[in-house]
Amino acid sequence: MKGYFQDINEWEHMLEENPTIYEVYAIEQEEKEGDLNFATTVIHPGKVGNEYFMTKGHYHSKSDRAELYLCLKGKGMLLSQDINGNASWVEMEPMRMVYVPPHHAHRTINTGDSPLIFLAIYPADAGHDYGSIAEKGFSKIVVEENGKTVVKDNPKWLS
Ligand code: PAN
Ligand code: ZN
Repeated sequence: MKGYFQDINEWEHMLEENPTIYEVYAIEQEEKEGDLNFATTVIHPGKVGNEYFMTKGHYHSKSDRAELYLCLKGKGMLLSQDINGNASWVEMEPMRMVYVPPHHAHRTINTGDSPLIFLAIYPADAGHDYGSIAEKGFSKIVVEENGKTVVKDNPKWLS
């Protein structure tokens, strides 16, 4: 995940211990219209500098495909944005279902001190497009400031 977090020095420092940031256990069908995939993600607690551990984030390759997340354990946030970088975010807590509309990039962030675990359900033909997020990131970042979770403008975001 080189390049995903703001603090490059902290990132390189952390690599000495090489912690697992997140794991995905996916059951995926053949990529055909009408079927559903489901995947469980576990994001471990932790931060790089003041930025919480998070997923890479992606659009769907078929960008009109929507998705549902059901939070099972822990505490976190779903950050999503449209193609112009207009972002919105919603808190995740056990048994809360959160929705990713079509044409929205999505990333999850563990803002708690235990693993964040959620189930994702998405069309089998959605696909994952990591390219533009890997290059540009999201317009917002989620950090801890004075013990509080804060959503801030990404200083590296170029719209
Ligand atoms: C999820 C994600 C999973 C890992 O299953 O793929 O949480 O995040 P990244 O794929 O961004 O690394 C999903 O949104 N599937 O469509
Ligand atoms: Zn997705």
